[in-house]
Amino acid sequence: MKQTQSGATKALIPWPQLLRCSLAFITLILASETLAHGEKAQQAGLRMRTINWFDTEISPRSVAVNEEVVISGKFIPSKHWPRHMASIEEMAFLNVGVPGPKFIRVSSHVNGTPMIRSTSFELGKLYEYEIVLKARTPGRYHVHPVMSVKGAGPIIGPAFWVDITGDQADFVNTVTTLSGDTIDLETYGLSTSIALHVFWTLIAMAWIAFWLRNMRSKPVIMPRFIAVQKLGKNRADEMITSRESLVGMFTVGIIVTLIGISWAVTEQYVPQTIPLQTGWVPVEPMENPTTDDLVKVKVSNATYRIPGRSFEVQLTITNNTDAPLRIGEFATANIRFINAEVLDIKPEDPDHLIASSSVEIIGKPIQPGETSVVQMIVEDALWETQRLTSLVYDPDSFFAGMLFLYDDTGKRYYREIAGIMIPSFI
Ligand SMILES: [Cu+2]
Repeated sequence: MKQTQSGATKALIPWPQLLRCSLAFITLILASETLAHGEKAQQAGLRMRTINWFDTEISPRSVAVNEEVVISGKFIPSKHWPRHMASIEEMAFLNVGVPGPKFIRVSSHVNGTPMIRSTSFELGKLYEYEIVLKARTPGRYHVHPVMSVKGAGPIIGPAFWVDITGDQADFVNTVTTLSGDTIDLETYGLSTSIALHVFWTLIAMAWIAFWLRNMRSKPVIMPRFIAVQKLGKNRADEMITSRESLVGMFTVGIIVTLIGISWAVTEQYVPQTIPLQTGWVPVEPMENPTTDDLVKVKVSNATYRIPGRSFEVQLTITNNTDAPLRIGEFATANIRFINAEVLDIKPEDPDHLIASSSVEIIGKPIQPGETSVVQMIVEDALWETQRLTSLVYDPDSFFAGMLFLYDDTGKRYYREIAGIMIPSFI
């Protein structure tokens, strides 16, 4: 008998669970800390056709706790914003992408307008932003500008690594309120908040315990629902005793009284309060210094050759400036594809999405007053590693990106280009 029992026990050892646990443990040991933001998880089409971020700069990249970091740059919301997605023309908020409250935001501006509130942006227009942060928690963080678009979610911009040194205990986060008091936002109201949470949790638990007190004799939760269904709508009240009704009314009375007292106490200590400001503020777009009249670009025949990881597009460019123009860069989905013959830009770290020699131009520089056809070939492994190739498998294989042209004095002209991308499997 004993033997059978021990045999049965042996058979009960949950091997699959054990295996799963060990695998999870091994993964935990082997996996490095998760630092990325899932930049490439978003659909390629969405990353290419939402916001064209450029001139992104974060400085300084190494600061001590309490020191400031400035994120600045420009963006042009794509004229080809996907129609199935909520638009930036409705409601958007300029934000920062870092894992947790490692910084506090001191200020943020778009075209000089303070961005405490939400706003909306016009498609195809130029905006310049600046966000000032103050370092809070020591560590190394990948810092991105982010645009939170209502209904569409966060649209992440290019990133740089920022190191924060020092000790969080030294962090100072004091503000002077409109009534002239100086408060420490790191601890202000914290004990009251914790006490209120504990207090209301206890009341909630007591309330639930009261209804569960004789669950052996009376059905609760789903069995109660079934019992009510059986009794019918008109007789459902029969399940509640007069004592229970009395306790219910008493509880409502107590809660309303407590809320009233809390309100009176708050009024006593903080007589002047204004609600959190969450409105909408208009932002005027900037004047684009390189208007369509100066440089016109027409896209025809865009193909993506899968085996060569190469994107080819034929462009008809009209140069109305007074100097010859050459293509220096094609930027899309936060990746900068560079023509090494025109620009010398190298990635600063392995996560910096720059392909420093990936653009080849077949055709001569476009002379002033001329319209000519050039072939642009953009070839790099980043198409694959950043999962832009998935565009080919989209029901809407439409690409967009920024084309940067330079004259021989280094003056820059930019345009958004877009079109249908046809895949080539050979
Ligand atoms: Cu990141």
